[in-house]
Amino acid sequence: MTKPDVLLIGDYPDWDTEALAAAYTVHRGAPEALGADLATRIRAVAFKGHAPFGAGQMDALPGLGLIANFGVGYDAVDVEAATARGIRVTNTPDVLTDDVADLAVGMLLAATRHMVQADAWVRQRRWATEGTYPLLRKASGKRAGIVGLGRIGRAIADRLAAFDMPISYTSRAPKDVPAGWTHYTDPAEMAAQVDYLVVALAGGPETAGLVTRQALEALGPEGMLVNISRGTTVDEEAMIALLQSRKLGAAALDVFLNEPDPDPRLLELDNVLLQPHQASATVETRQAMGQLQRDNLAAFFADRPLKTPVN
Ligand code: 8YV
Repeated sequence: MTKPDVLLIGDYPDWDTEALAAAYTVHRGAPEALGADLATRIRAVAFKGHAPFGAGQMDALPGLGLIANFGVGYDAVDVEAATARGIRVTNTPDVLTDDVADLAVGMLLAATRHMVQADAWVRQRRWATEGTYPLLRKASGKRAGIVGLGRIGRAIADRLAAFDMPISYTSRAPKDVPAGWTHYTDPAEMAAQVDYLVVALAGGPETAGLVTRQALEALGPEGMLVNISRGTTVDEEAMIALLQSRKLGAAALDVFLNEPDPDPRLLELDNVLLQPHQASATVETRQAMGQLQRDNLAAFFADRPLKTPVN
């Protein structure tokens, strides 16, 4: 039996490319550059990365029925355009929740306790020559505000609750949460009441700029922003200006507007902790994400219900 033709978009490790090639005839290249013959045969795209995939790409693949996104966030894919063309979209939720929440908490603690700077203090022998590192502020017991209490936001909140942090969260409507958690609809209103603002929103136009200048100002000189969602969710220009002037105390960032080359002004700031969009980047989780992407492809080609549909 001939294997179905699948277009791979993005960088995959060998374990994914080998598993995909075992089940499908895999192709590479921009949809518009495949040539009419091949373009017509492609029925599914295994999509990875953050480069936009919109109507133009979809129309270049007239036989396309599925875009299987590698990642929980599918903001790079124009889902509305896909739905209008009868193209299904899937993502990879749940399997990465622990890792993303772990990194958010790790970043929060590392930035609060200056773990990167203190590591340099030891390496540069400043401990030996100048003495102990300056005293910092405590993390446990501080007030945490989670912007977006989806699966990942909830996992972050549960972890921070174990640090005795009172939990606030934003969502359109109150959620089923432990007693004592405080619900807000407006991130800026919540920001005025917390020490840590942790952004766990989905990306896309609906959440663009939801963390406004006003919210960052309300968080204030003692406050810290943690972002593991998408760069688009925060007013990055305002964030940089406020960090520069110390009107915002600190930021711990895994995501940026310009990836993989964030705004150079961020690289100059000592009140910022930077990570290379790596919240889901463990071997276990990336293997599970690849497996879920392939499970969705297999379901599609077998005409079974998709495992994790988006539309
Ligand atoms: C990406 C992510 O999938 O899941 C998401 O939404 O942002 C990441 O896990 C990863 O960077 C591969 O593109």
